[in-house]
Amino acid sequence: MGIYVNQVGYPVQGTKIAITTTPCNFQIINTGNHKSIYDGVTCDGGFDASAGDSTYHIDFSEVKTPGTYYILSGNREKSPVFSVGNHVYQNLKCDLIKALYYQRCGCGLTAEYAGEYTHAPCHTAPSIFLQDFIDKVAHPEEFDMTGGWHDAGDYGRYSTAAAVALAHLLYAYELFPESFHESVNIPESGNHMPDILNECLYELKWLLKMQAEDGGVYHKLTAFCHADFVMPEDDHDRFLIYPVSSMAVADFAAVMALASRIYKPFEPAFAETALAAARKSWKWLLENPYIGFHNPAGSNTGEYDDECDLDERLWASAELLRTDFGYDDTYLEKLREYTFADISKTDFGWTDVSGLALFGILFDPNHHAGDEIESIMEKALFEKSGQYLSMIEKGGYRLGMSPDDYVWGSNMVVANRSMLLILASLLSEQKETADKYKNAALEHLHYLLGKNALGISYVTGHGEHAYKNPHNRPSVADGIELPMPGFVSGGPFKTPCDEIAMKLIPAGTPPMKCHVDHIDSYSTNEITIYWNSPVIFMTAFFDVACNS
Ligand code: G3I
Ligand code: 9MR
Ligand code: ZN
Repeated sequence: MGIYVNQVGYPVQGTKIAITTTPCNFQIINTGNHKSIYDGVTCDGGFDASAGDSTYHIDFSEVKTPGTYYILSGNREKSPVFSVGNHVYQNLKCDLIKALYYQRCGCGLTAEYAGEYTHAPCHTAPSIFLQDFIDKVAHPEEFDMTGGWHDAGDYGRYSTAAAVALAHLLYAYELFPESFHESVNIPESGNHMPDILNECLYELKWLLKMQAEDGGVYHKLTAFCHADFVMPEDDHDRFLIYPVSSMAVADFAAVMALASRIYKPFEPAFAETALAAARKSWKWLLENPYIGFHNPAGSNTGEYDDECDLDERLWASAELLRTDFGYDDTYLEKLREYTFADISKTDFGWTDVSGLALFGILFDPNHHAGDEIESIMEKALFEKSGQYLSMIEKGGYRLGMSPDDYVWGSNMVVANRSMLLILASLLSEQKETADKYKNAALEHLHYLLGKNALGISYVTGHGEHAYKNPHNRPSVADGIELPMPGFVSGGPFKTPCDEIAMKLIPAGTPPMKCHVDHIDSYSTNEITIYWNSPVIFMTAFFDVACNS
């Protein structure tokens, strides 16, 4: 039972389909005068294997009058309230960006920008190398590693996670600059740059500190073990510099090349520093093999382990070729090698970044990669997005996800697939095809905001039934009832592995329903920077594409 809608809203243009689990007549009711503006009847949406539900679709695509509505079924059930309008995702987009400001480390958050969610400067002490910590060296060398965003509900900072989040944001800005004119009220607001670039610069300056003298990049900067549930300024554990991984080096090279291109008109000195750093890490990559990462015994902070670095190297070569063409012939040589390697070309997560190479190759106005590489990448893009499109059109909850896709952080998978569909839309010449991909991509946003089997909006503060208890240390320790708005939850995980989720989710629960809105559920309800960033990409696109 229940009527599942995008609780934020629907753009005037585009399909509008809510889901229910029993067939019925329905009315779209205006919340102002409680009058119906549209009557219809559900159609069969088929059985959805991820949700374990028989679905019925409430199609109200014909409603094009801006306003605030709810759905009333013939069974007298009411849906949450939602709006139809232009720029329906503008506030959401701004809050998703602002959430990154709340993650800032090494500074305090003041009332002027953070409202009630203030805290004193955190994690300002110098860091030391992990090995010196293990060896209990009496006077270890100390380094200033302050800055950047807390990764997630923990206070660690991880290079690959950071690079991927930055990539989503910088590419979003590059493709949809007109979507980033709003101030989000951060300390730099009103200066010479859009706030998205101000916020990213805070993270990029920290990431630069993670590069070693020889171009290697440290995998992460965390305490030896996760902190207790205290405010960040009350966490006094030493932050340790963990060893270099080749994934971190390649991601760093890619994102610094990208940053040098984006910041050139705004911060030319920083752009030069970023490019020099990218070249140095590229050289390291040429001289070094795969180097993985695993925690030493007793350390429990995030591992971000990855068995393959070819996708990271693919992305680095694509970005450097696009940004720094002519400087080094090995960019193209290596790009050819990785393009022909047997790896995916369409993923945007922290483990598999191959899809990020699509931006360097298919969106390069100078076509430096050449026809052959372009056509291989394009083919991969349309094959995958075609598969997602047909899964979405086949019905159920209208989602390009199979039951096995509900891994830890499944909302990232949902968001990343939407990003791929957006790229397919941008690269489709015919309007009709472009619209098909756009509407498919939009279905994934509808899912995240409530059109799902739990009827929950996975963004704090957005939607009548938005989740309220993220696994996020400040949200627990600050004593404030509501969490900071604009944080995306990791979402359902088919095999949850934290104690509370294992206790509360009965065995055999369908994957889409394996989520608990509980502060202790780190495997289904945590937040991270790279779960917000793809949704920023999505909302930035829809803010432009649905209002022209
Ligand atoms: O790669 C395999 C895939 O081959 C397999 O089919 C699938 C089946 O479950 O699992 C895949 O691996 C999963 C991996 O994520 C990649 O998706 C692991 O099972 C899963 O345990 C792993 O979860 C990661 C989790 O850390 C534990 O390492 C999450 O993606 C990642 O977002 C999360 O990140 C944490 C940081 O460690 C610490 N900071 C908070 C952050 C968010 O929870
Ligand atoms: O709070 C931690 C969360 O940020 C991580 O994603 C997760 C996996 O690394 O670990 C959480 O910390 C838990 C720790 O691993 C085990 N003891 C309980 C901790 C808090 O619930
Ligand atoms: Zn901090």
